[in-house]
Amino acid sequence: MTTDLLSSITASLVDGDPDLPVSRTKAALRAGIEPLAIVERALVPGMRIVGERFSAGEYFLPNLIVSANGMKRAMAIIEPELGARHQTRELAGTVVIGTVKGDIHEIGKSLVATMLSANGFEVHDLGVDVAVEKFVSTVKQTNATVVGLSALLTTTMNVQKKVIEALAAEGLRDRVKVMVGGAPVNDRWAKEIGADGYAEDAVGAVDLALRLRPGR
Ligand code: B1M
Repeated sequence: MTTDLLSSITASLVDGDPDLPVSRTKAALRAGIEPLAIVERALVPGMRIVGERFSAGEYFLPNLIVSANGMKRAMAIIEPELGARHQTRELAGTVVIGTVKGDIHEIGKSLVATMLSANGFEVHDLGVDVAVEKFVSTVKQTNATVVGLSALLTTTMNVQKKVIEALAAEGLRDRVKVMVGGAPVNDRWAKEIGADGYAEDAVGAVDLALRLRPGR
C-alpha cells in the first residue's frame, strides 16, 4: 500500500493535477508513511520526471508551474510534520540560506531549509533572488556559522562565487563556512569557487552542515 500511495503522489505531480498531490500527501501521512519518505520517494521523483519532460520538449513552462505549485502545497503540509519529529533537539548551529540573485527556484532550497531546521539548526531563509549584499549583511547580523547558497541555473551559479568573494572582502570568510547546492552544481564547482562543501540533496545538506560546525 505504501508503494501504491507514493506512486500515486508522483503520478499526480507528473500529470499536473492541481489538488491530488495535496490530498494524496495527506492520505500518505494518515497511513503512517514517514514525511521524509513522501518527499524523497514521491515528490522529488515526480518533479524530476517533470523536469526531464520539460528538457525533452514534451512539457512547457505552464506544466512546470502547475507541478511546482502542487509540490509547494504538498510541502506546506509536510514541513510541520518534519519539524515536529525533532522538536526537542539542541540547537545545532545557525544557517543563513537562500537562492542566489537572478534565480527564483525555491523548492529545493526550501526543502534544504526545512530539513536543517528539523535537524536542530536555527535557519534564516532569505528566500529567492537574494542579493550578494543581503547574504553578507545577514551573516553579520545573525553570527551564522554556515551560509547555504542554492543555484538552479547555469547562469546563476557564478553568483555563488560572488557571495564567497564578498564574504572574504568583508573579513567574514574565517568565521563562516559556505555550502553550495542546486541541480547544476557539483563538488568540482564547489572546490573551484572556494566553497567549503557541496551537497547533492537535502539529507546531504544536513550532514554537511553538521560537519561544517566550528570545531569539527
Ligand atoms: Co526552472 N529550470 N526555469 N522553473 N526548473 C530548471 C532548473 C531546468 C534544469 C529545467 C530544464 O531545462 N530541464 C532549467 C535550467 C537549465 C540550466 O540552467 N542548466 C530551468 C530553466 C531554464 C528555467 C527558466 C529559465 C525557464 C524560462 O523561463 N524559459 C526559468 C528561470 C527563472 C529564474 O529563476 N530566473 C525557470 C522557471 C521555473 C519555474 C518558475 C516555472 C519553476 C520554479 C518554481 C518554484 O521554485 N517556485 C521551475 C521548475 C519547477 C524547474 C524544475 C522542473 C524543477 C526544480 C525543482 O523544484 N526541483 C527544474 C528541472 C530540474 O531540476 N530537473 C528546472 C525539485 C527540487 C526538490 O529539487 O531544486 O534540484 P532541486 O533541489 C534539490 C537539490 O538540487 C539540492 O537539494 C534539493 C533537495 O533534494 N539543493 C541543495 C538545492 N539547493 C541546495 C542548496 C544546498 C544543498 C543542496 O546547500 C545550500
